[in-house]
Amino acid sequence: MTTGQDEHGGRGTPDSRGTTLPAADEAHDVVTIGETLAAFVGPPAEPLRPGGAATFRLAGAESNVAIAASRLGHRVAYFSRVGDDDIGRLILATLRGEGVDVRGVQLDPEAATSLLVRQHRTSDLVTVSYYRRGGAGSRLRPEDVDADVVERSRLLHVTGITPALSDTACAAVQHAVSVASAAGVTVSLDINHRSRLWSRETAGRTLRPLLPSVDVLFGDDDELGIVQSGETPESRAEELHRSGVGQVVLKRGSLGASAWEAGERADQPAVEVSMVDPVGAGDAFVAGYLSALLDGATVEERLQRAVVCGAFAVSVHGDWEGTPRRDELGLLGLAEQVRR
Ligand code: KDG
Repeated sequence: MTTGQDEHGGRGTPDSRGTTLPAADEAHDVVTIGETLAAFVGPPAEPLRPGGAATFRLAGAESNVAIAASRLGHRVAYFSRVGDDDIGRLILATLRGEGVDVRGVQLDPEAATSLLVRQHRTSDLVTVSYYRRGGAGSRLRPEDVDADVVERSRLLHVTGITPALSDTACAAVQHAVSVASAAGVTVSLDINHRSRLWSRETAGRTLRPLLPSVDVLFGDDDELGIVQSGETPESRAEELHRSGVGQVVLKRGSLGASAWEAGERADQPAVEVSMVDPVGAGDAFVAGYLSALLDGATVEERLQRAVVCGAFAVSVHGDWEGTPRRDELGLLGLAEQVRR
């Protein structure tokens, strides 16, 4: 069982980038692959304007999960590409500071680190623009994935964002999934549909072939419909589970979550908190669920840890800044989560 004692625990040795590596006999708990971006986020109810405020942050669904899982005490490796530029180096330093093993992150001299701009066009309408076509993350390729690291890990987590970036990034994700699946490593997929990157049809055509290799599938009410037809989100989840996905987890934000496993359904209400920023909550939720799965917890406990992590994330600004350390899990009222 994984414990929350360390950030690569002092048992490893520093590499040339100053990263503390797990010792040779220590595999990673979680491996993930994706693109980390610079994010410029406008203030509430204030469209962007020259000379106006915008907060500089770092974003990216898979690195959000990597940070959240690392804070929960798991050994996490991340494969990615960032530009050999100031933001790329800041991403590396930030992830390293969060205890994520970044040996698999390439500093790419041929492309810039990608960017997203998020603004409150009105108080209720948030718009996102991506500046990532041709960016470093889109240059991810299968050779960037160290098969040995994947094979020796306990769990591979991928999302539907990275395959949308380019053919080579898609191939990198497919390669990671097939290596993990062949090695018996648990594969987790969060559909994470981004309509600005690709259509539902293209997403479905790309993600459905991965499903036979997927052990844990995450999606919201809308996203499950990308990979499975059916009248309701529940019927889609049930059908996905019946057709072989071992765990199907339906994310419902403030309405909580449900999971289907071993022919049974489990439900969990959300934790009530003051929401200031919903972005990244799904990634924190995923990290909480996977963390408890790695701990050998029951499906109810996994969902509990998931909603607690989601609640931490939504009640703090930023995509990952609010995610809890393991010793903080009890702060939002589910004290038993701390003991595992
Ligand atoms: O899940 C949060 C992500 O949406 C955010 O961090 C940025 O990866 C991102 C994306 O593609 O939108």
